[in-house]
Amino acid sequence: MIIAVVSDFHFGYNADAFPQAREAMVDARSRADVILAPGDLFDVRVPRQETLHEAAIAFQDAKGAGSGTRQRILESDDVSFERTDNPVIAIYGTHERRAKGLSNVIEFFHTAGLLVNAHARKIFVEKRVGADIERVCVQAMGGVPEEMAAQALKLMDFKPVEGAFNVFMFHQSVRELIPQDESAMAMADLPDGFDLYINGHIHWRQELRQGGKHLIIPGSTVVTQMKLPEANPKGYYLFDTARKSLQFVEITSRPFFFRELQFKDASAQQVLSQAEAVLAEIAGKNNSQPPQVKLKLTGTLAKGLSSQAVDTTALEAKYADKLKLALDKELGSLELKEKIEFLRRMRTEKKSAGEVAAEILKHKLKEKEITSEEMPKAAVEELFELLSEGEVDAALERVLKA
Ligand SMILES: [Mn+2]
Repeated sequence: MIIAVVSDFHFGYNADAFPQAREAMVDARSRADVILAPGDLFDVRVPRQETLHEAAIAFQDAKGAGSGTRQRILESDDVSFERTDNPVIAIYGTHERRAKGLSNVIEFFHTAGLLVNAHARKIFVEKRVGADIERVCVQAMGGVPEEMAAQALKLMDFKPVEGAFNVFMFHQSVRELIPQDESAMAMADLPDGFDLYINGHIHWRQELRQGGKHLIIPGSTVVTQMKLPEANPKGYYLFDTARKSLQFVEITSRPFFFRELQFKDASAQQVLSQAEAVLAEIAGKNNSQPPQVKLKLTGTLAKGLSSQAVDTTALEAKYADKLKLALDKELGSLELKEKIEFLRRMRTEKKSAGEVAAEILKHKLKEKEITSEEMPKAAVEELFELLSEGEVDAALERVLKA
């Protein structure tokens, strides 16, 4: 059987998310017997109705992969049902996860019949080949907070089944791939004995073989993190269970360029003219559509110059039609830089002030080698009180002083 793995659509993130995810799924539908989607299909926990509608169109168009293939969905050991329209088999990631008792968007699409939510279910994908039936069994765990992943996997006690090609799907950071994420689970924490492990979460494609486990991550179908590795082509994976071969299929996506310029004691004019040269070079390429550009300006300015002296307004206006430009000026004072970063992340990651502040606080404490247990309880409570009252600025002051 041919398994397609398409991930991290981030529906609702921007105008590229829907067409790029749809293209990936529709293309996969024509080449594969089943489509698996390991999480972060939506960008926020409670998407707008326009986003839900677009997603419904894409999931509807993605149905019907693999002719003569059917899905048998085991709700429990004795409750199962069958589907012959072969919808995408998905899980929720970190972006869709909600507290217990609240409705989850992936389960909503499962109930509506547009997806199969594989979390804590067993899905058999069966295909008749001559007199035989080929069988793929998909088991999965939806995204959990990183520090809980290893424990959750242990508790759920996943086991491969006999007579099938066994796939395990999840949505977590993996320590071997993201070493700086110390709370991440390791390859050894994954349940043993599956033929293929499929992960989302990381936005650029990866393949890893370790301890007898074969892990593949297709990356996102849209650029959301504006980091250097996201400049790699976007697409999805096809895995052939008979040949054990893996192929990456590129999709049409908005080009993305990441550039960083470093300055030392520069004048405003030097910064602006070098920035302009970079933008002119990118705009001069034969781009299929206006590229997304992340331009980082870092380093120091000549004495007495503040970052406000570097006025990029005219430059941004000049390239507004040709480029989707995100300019990062990190030439200012440290505290201001952190404030801007905080606001940017609140906006782009659609996180609440509380979530971002909690992350920064954790980071700051770690820098000072203080564990959160050692942090005076009163200080933490005061911080959350401020945040709950919407006093973001006051809370930020506290976090930056911590
Ligand atoms: Mn993601």
